[in-house]
Amino acid sequence: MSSLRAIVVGVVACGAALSVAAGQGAVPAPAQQTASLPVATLYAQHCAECHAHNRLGLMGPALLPDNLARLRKPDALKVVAEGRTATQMPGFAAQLNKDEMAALVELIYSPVEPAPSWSDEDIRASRIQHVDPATLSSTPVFDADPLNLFLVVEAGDHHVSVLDGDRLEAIFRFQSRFALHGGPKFAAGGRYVFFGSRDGWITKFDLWNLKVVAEVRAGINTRNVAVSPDGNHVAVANYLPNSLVLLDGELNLIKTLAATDRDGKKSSRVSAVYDATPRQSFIAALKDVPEVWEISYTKAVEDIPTGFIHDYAQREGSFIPGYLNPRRTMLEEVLDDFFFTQDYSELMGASREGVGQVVNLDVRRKIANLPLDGMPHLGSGITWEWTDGSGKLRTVMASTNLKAGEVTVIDMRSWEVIKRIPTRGPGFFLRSHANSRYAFVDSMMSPQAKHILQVIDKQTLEVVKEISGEPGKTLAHVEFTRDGRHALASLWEDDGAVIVYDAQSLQEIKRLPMRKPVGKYNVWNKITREEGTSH
Ligand code: DHE
Repeated sequence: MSSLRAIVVGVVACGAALSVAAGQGAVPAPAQQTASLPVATLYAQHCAECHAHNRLGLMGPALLPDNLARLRKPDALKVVAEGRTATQMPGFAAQLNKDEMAALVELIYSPVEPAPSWSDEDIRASRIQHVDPATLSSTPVFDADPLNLFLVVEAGDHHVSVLDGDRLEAIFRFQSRFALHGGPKFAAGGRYVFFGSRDGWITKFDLWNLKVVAEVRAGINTRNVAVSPDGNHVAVANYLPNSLVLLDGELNLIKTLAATDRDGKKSSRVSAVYDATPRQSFIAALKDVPEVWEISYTKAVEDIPTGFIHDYAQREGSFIPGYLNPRRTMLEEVLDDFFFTQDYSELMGASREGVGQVVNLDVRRKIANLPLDGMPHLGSGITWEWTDGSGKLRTVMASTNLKAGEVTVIDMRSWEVIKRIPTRGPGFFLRSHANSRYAFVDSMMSPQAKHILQVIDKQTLEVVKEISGEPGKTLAHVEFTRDGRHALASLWEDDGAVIVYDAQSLQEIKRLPMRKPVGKYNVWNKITREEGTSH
């Protein structure tokens, strides 16, 4: 286990360093030529750790022809040689010669025999009931404020820590599935939380009882999970198989929606799925077909607040069209990454190539272009009220860019870029809180600046302070306490920590040792859809 961990940590460090070079020039010659080994051996030595021996994906994505459909072979060769921006994929040009890398590319574009599948029967058979819900307490078994708890995902040894957000100390720690990814999703007033792992496992955890309740494997390679606020519906976005899986709150399968175009001819991976509480629906985007889906999890028009959908549903006879089925918005460009206005009537999306667009979910069409470039990371966007030079209050959205050292600030009415705030380097996460004048941004994609968090004043739109950790050690991903008084950042190392800052003075208050704490999530901020955090 310890050697495995060492390899993963090495891969991450190496990937970060090499990814910056990606996209610059031809594939470099290997530092040292070696006698070629059979491709299966090369795959086992260099790829299987992250992509699995059967190529079905683990920490890294599945390496199968269908999954690689949008990547041309010469580009795949370049990724093998140089690594891939914004991922943990390192370059192998220093270890493998050209023939070896080409053989690996041929291998990953060849079908796996027998073809991988994950049927409804597989999903049902994988379900594990860990505890009988009838035995669980209906009140918290600890004395901390249940709405100010944090969950910290520790990727170093695949655990999750529960922090008391007032005392700022850990109250519990439990083992998670391998390689959780994306934010855990809270339901039922913060009592239940649902995690998704890259290899398809969905875990339901009872935060009041500190117990894993049930688990199910919903796919082979999963993007993320969404849950309705009452916890009765769970949606899972998969890359493999190409599907959106709908589960009930106990993780029983409701149905699998095959991710295809309208005619059922072209199959697609699902980019991601999110809960749109004000619409009582899940919103998903397809990655290989330019469509956005809305799947209602309520039948009754009474459940929907007044507004366009409500009026439409009334005309349709009191039933929400698209109940547990997709209503499709047809687009011209696919969406890899997207973000919503606070009322969820509009979606701001971008493809990996940086084509940005605004989609109105009520009229179900694109309504504007977004002037973005590089690789905007809209999923980590935040919003706030900003007063312009003439004293006018405007709602703005800001996000990082995985390819450019900037935070882009966009007016959410005119969709124009108000400001590009230069940062130390490309960053992943941006975070604030309605009670804080500051937003925190990392530069974790920059080897030189990944240890620096920059603090942006949300009114002047200027960087006002830098918080510098130890060079070479990543400092990233901030989440605020419920009241916005403290900001918690990750020292993203295997012997790392959650570092607590006073959100006003920006001074460090304490550090809690953690094993590579990749993300942290505050119950209150999530269930209230706080404007400064991810949803
Ligand atoms: Fe993430 C969230 C996609 C690589 C850590 N990441 C998300 C979400 C998506 C996404 C769609 C939102 C899901 C949600 O919260 O429901 N991530 C992608 C990619 O496409 C990308 C670039 C390539 C890939 O490998 O899939 C990618 N992500 C990474 C990493 O390499 C990171 C840094 C380390 C890791 O654990 O894999 C990483 N992603 C995270 C984290 C979140 C996340 C910590 C949750 C952020 C939050 O605060 O909500």
